[in-house]
Amino acid sequence: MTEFFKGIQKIAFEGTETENEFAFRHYSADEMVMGKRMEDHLRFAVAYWHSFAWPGGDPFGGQTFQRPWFGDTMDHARMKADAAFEMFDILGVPFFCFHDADVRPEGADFAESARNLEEITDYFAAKMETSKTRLLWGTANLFTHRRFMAGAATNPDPDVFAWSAATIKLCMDATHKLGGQNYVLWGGREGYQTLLNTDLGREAEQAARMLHLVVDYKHKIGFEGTILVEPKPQEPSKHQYDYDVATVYGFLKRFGLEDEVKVNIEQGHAILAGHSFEHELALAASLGILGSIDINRNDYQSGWDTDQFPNNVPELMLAFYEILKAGGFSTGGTNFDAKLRRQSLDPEDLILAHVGGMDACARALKAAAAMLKDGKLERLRAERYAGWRGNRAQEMLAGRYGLEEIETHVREAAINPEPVSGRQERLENLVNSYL
Ligand code: XUL
Ligand code: CO
Repeated sequence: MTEFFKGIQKIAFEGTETENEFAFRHYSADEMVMGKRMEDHLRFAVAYWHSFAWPGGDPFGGQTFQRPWFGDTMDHARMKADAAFEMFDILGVPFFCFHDADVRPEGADFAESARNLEEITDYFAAKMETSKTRLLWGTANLFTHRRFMAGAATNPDPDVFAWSAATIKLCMDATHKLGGQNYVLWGGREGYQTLLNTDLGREAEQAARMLHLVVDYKHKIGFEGTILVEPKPQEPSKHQYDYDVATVYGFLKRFGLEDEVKVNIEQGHAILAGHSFEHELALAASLGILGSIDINRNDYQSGWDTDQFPNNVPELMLAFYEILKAGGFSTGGTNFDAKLRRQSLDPEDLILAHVGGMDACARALKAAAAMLKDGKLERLRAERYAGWRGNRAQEMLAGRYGLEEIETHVREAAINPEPVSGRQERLENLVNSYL
């Protein structure tokens, strides 16, 4: 055991009656929900960057956390990995996720950064021989270093495009080596600060070229995981091209990538885009591109990406309902892309944040499963569209009639539709009855 987590035992399921803060009340990995273990439904992942690399800064102040592994040597990187894998074990999480920049020090040049990444991911591989925690996804940090300030794939400088492509290759290699189940691309700098200096038509072509390179390389190396794009409308850029699920789908369709790439949907990003999380999930499911989720929530008042641990069970239930309805995750999972508040300094805070988040999701999953199994909501939803089951309606939908024939029918059958109730409050009451 490291000094950092000294004294913290492995978290066990103790049920709702327990008074032990360091226990799960709802998350019980082996409990069966709709024929599947809870762990296999939720597929929780710890995010390396927020939990182990983020120093606690905000726009008005710097570091608040003092972790013994903060530093830029490989010894620090190994100490950080020791703490990370220890926390994975304490929590019993099946997965983790990382960016290259979270896990290795930046080298003096590309080759040194590459060596550092190779070395630390070999260290991970050795740890994974005894740890049960697997890699949900890897990704490249193409947004923090100043070289990326004007974008990675969409940079006006082709050398930055090349650097970014080469970095993605290294991160895909590392992800593949560690048996990662997905590879994520989040383009925080793929957008613009001002349209005055930006050719957005050209930048879309560049972004598409990069994504094609990624897909080609995936097939070349035999990586069987899913390539995921993570939408976000803005922050850090004023405008980001991967605005939301609908925008990403349009982009994938335009460049012929819709069968190769899915989305990693983050609750906080959905909120920033002016959507609910469940909207983004339902839309992605309907388009066949629902891949994975980042479960961190935003503060509804702040208007920026606060990356808080999930704790709103009624909201989470609607999200997991969409996921269950879509058939659940295949390679995807539930990543805590969440950070502590910067005053939450203690190792216990880090553990309890995850315990609370896992419990909130487990409660939500159980409620969502009960609602799906019961089927009342789906019956009421289906009833609303019942008229479309008729022959004429089916033919109209299939395009059998033009506007003239439809007009003739409306006149001849003397159609005069009566509005019917949308029953919203009744449905909201129904949803609450499962909580
Ligand atoms: C940023 C964000 C990223 C991605 C991975 O808002 O969500 O952490 O999840 O790069
Ligand atoms: Co995210």
